[in-house]
Amino acid sequence: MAQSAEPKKNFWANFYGPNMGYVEEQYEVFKEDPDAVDSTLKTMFETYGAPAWPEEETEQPVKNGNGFSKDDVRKITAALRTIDAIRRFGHLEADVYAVGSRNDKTNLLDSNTYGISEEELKDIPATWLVEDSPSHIETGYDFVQYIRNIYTGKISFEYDHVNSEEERKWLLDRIEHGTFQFDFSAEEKKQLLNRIINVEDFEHFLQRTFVGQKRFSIEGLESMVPVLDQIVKSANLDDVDDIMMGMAHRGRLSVLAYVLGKPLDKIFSEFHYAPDKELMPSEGSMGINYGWTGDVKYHFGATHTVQNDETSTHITLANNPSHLEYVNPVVAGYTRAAQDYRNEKGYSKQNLQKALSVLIHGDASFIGEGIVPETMNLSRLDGYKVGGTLHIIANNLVGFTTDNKEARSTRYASDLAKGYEVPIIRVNADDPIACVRAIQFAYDYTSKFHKDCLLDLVGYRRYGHNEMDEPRATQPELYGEIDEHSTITEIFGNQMIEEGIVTEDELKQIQEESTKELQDIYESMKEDSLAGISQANMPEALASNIDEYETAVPLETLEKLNEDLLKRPEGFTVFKRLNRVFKRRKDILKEGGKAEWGEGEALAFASILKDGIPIRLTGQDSERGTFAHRHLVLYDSETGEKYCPMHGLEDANASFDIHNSPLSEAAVLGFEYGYSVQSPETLVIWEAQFGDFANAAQVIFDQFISAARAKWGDKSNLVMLLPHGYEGQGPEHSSARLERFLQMAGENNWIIANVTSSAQFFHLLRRQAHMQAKEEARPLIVMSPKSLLRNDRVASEPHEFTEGKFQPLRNQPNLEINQKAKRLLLGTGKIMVDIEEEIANSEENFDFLRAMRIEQLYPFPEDALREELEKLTDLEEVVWVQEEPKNMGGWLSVVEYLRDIVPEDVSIKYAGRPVRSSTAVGEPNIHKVNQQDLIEEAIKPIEGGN
Ligand SMILES: Cc1ncc(C[n+]2csc(CCOP(=O)(O)OP(=O)(O)O)c2C)c(N)n1
Repeated sequence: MAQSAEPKKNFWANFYGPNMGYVEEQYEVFKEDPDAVDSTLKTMFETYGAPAWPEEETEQPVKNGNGFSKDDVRKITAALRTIDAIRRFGHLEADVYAVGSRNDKTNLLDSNTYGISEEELKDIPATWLVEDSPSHIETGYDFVQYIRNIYTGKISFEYDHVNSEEERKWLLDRIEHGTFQFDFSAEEKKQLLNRIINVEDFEHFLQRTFVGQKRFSIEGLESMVPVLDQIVKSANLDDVDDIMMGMAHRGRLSVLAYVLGKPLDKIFSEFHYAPDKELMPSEGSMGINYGWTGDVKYHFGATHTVQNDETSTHITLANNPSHLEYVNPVVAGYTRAAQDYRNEKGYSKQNLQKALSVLIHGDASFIGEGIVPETMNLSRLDGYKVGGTLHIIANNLVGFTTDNKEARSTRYASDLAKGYEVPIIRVNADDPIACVRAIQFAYDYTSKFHKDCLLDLVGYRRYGHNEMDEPRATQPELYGEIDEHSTITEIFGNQMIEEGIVTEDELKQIQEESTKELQDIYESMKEDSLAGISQANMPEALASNIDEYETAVPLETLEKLNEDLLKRPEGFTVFKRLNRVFKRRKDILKEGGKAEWGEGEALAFASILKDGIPIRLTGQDSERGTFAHRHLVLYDSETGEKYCPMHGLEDANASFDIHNSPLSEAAVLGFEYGYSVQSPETLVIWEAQFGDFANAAQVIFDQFISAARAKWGDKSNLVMLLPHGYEGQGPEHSSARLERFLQMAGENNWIIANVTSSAQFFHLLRRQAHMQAKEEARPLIVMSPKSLLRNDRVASEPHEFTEGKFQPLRNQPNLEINQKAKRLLLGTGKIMVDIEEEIANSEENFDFLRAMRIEQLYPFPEDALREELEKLTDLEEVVWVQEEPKNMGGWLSVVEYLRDIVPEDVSIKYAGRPVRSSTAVGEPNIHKVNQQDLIEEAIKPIEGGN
């Protein structure tokens, strides 16, 4: 376009109202990057500089000398605004709803809204508006129509919230050049039709054959299966080793059958409560893990290997509890574990190409559950990223009986993903070809940018929430429409007939064959597979004696490790005040030396790494340690460079990962749990900032960590450090809610410990690390210390690390072992250290007292305690002391064991705080008085005794 020499002020006076606003906006973009704006605007800005509003309303010249009139400018600007609006708002009119359209009338896509009519658009050459429009496009009108068709079709796009210029350009190019609309051969279309028919038929078969049983049918969203097929196909071509998938109930059986290759007879047998293992193939790529108490059929996962000429891809569908969406971080943990290489010292080395994460969500739960954004927030953090997750919302427009208008404050279920700059592709589930193209687009984006991408698969739900639920009572209008709506086989089948891909007869034949196959499989199921249920048992090894592990480490080994831990890279300047801490560490293994808690922990970690066992530790502020006791990541005071002393160990044979976590408990714990299941050889540790913050991750404890082995056979030796202890810090900083973990303890599902020396912690961690993937492996919950971290009574001498092993039951250190004692005082954790201190400072005679610490509360050291009780011939009472209120802490659990093992003529007593609703008082002085009272009560002489 010819340029004008018109003075700047006059030129910009041609613009007015909203158009001037747009021009100003574009000028800001131009200032950053001149090529980022349209070429016409670029020329204008280069010629006339910054846009300026007219100072007063004056009549402007109608035309300038070089042919630019005020009207020309209006038209061009309005045309550009129209194009921009279609890109941003096209989704509002997209044809993505099979039923129950949410599209309201909008003028946002209408060029008149921006001040230009269709006729006027026809006067503008397309090349004035876009540089590289397709050759058949001549006018602005053509281009507007062209992109309108793209953005409002069966696939719609939202990416205006993506801030990266490179990504925006990639997305725009792919969308507007139509490259995502790749062709399907006749054969591919036929295969797709077959797949859709199989899935629909499978659901119909279940409906007919197992009347009244829940299956959470996929019908209305059958395209989910070809969508997943496409992911598997692409990942396999790209040599991805593992696809880690998570999904809730909706459509799970179809996904198990058709994506995970779970044998159909196996699925049928589960509907008949047949014995689990009976129909499992003895060989092949299928594997299903079962625990001994089991789960409902639509919660089980499966694994499957897809083999192609040279590449094989392993698909894992995670076992899943009912709690919607909580599997998300677990799958992310699986994926990361599959990507990390851990056999060398330093941080593990991540290979994003090795594993792909796929999460299928419900529309109501995606927007409603906080675990979803918590997990999305992990997606770009170094310690947690997995190179992009493919999210699929199985969007059936309702959540149980709740309309989306009641369920969310946003237009789309997917909207929350925008905050994480996740491109959103929405597709009509009635069009399987569009669905496959849409997921390939998402796959390509994720592979290229290693970022999450979301497919909003919009369909409907043919039945109620489950097949016995009546949706017409609560969604009469929607279900009126669904009742009238053709099935996908009818829609896609007719389309294929019209396109000449199949004839009507062929279609019928495919359907008949599909039904016959299902019927044959069903008929051929062995009679005895329908016989009844069998109860499995817990593995023998879980009941085995975990105390057998030898965990001591020779002194020379520890000395060398400690020396290495104190080395720093050349030129590294340690923060001055920390030097004092490290100076102390030099002497911990010398005669007369003692290792505090953090030092014992460091020796445990270092020796575990020497044993070739990788470690991963995360939590809020865990690098330094909330209580500044760890210091496992140091910062050069001058350069800010990071250094982890564990990486300087000459003898380390495995990786050490340590990361400060975001402020999340549920997602981070879920992630670490998933990591530990997928990588059983790694010692994975999650640390809560304060113990009861674990409350925010309760679902992960309840649904996964405590019960996953019994339900599904999933094994984990995850360690959870939960700071606990009453120091007068108030209700939330005192208790890690020990009672809850004890209440959930059963069938040796985990170990719960509260230990009082750094050497005990050392042995406990080493035992846990060496349990690794063994049958007896199980999670470990540690009530970890706060004020005890630097308490000399908790520090251990060198021989305690080089000899012995973890003691579940431990003698009170400063009390003689008096077998003539009348009272046996039992307690756990910090209170016993407080009592140790009290006794040390007391002039009293404690001949009447024997005291022992229960350092492992579960499994309870029943036999060891019974043995001690047998030796106490004069015993009159057993007193359990605790600092938690009576309805909390260990009392309610421990008293059950005591009732079993304490002789009848010996009384069982409680010394501690009364029943309370709050865990602790808020006022430190009141705490002090209470604490002193209960200590005195625990060790006061027996009335009438000596
Ligand atoms: C955390 C949690 N809250 C509530 C439920 C109960 N529940 C199960 S499915 C469901 C509706 C879910 O709707 P949506 O996410 O749209 O999935 P759909 O069943 O429609 O596929 C509800 C409320 C649950 N299982 N878990």
